Amino acid sequence: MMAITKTNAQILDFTAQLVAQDEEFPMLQVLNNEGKVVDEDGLKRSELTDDDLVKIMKNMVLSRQLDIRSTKLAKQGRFGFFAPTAGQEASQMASAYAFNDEDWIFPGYRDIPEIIAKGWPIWKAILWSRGHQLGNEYTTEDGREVKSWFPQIIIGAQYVEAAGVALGLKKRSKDAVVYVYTGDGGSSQGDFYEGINFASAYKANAVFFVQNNGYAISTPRNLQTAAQHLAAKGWASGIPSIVVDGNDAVAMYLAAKEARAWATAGNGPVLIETMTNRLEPHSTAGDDPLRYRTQGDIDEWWKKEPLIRMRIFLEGKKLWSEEIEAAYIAEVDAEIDTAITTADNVEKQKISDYLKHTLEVPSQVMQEQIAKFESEGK
Ligand SMILES: Cc1ncc(C[n+]2csc(CCOP(=O)(O)OP(=O)(O)O)c2C)c(N)n1
Repeated sequence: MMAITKTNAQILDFTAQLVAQDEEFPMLQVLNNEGKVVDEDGLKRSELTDDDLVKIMKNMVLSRQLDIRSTKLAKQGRFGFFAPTAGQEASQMASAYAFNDEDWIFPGYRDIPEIIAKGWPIWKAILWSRGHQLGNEYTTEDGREVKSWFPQIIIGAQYVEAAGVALGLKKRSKDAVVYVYTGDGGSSQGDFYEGINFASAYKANAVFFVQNNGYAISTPRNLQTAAQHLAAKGWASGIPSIVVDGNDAVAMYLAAKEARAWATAGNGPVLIETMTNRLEPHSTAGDDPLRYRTQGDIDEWWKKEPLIRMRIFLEGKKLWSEEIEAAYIAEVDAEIDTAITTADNVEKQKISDYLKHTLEVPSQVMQEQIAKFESEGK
């Protein structure tokens, strides 16, 4: 290793250290905002075939459609909790594409589309949004396990849970990783720091994503942490950490693929900060973004949203067109309609069902409550 020589005066130059930190994390980008390849080598290195590129685009369109329909259904009271995803499709769907069925996803509440991409039926996601216990059944339509933890509502808690599972995978010599998503706000939580520190100390099989979408509800990213780059938080734990253009699907895939390879080779975790933006309210439960950001800012980010550049790139390669997109949206819409009907037809959850699923072994008081509610048919 090369020795870093600094004078004592340089070591004590705190201002210089702040400047150095700011310059430390160049952003990985392969497709620019105009859909042009700015890194041919990166594209080659991604090994994405035409088929893969179309699949990633389809997954992003699926996510956008889910977002549009879920928001409308939530307004009609037909959905439960929903955290909009528009703007984060590359950060979520292109990264998730780099993982396989044996990898475990640890999602936050905004990461429902990635679980669906893993084979979780949409109707179960709808039940999850309504708080129905069947919404926490992670299986495909034909009964195969979907290796997903439940979407975590406690900010950052999935990082600790994921660290444990990542260590388990390592101890069992599995060719698999956990991939974990949180937000910029999540990276300020204690659980976040504990999780990355533990996973790093044990060189566990984990890929950590921090989706820097600009806001933690109404708190802008620069007010909730003084870190100049959230990726720097990984460095403190000894984890290779990078910043990626979160609106660039190819860069997101490339970063995730290389991080997965690094982690499965026994090197320990990688942390990826994705630079993106939440274009819609925090959730459909009444948040008004115009109370904490301007319409102009939102409009600017809409011009940089990830579907635009992927669409231009794929159209240039004759892999995508308006017609293909319209036909696929119709397909997805039909799938969502069926999913709503299926979810509506599932028997309503009783209070006793809810209590039965709260603890593996219900406490004495809970057992009495279950018996009471059951006797009342509730
Ligand atoms: C431990 C904890 N504290 C506070 C909350 C309330 N809360 C819900 S969402 C949220 C903001 C999280 O922001 P971020 O991690 O940036 O993710 P984003 O919602 O932007 O995807 C907060 C503070 C919570 N759910 N859990």
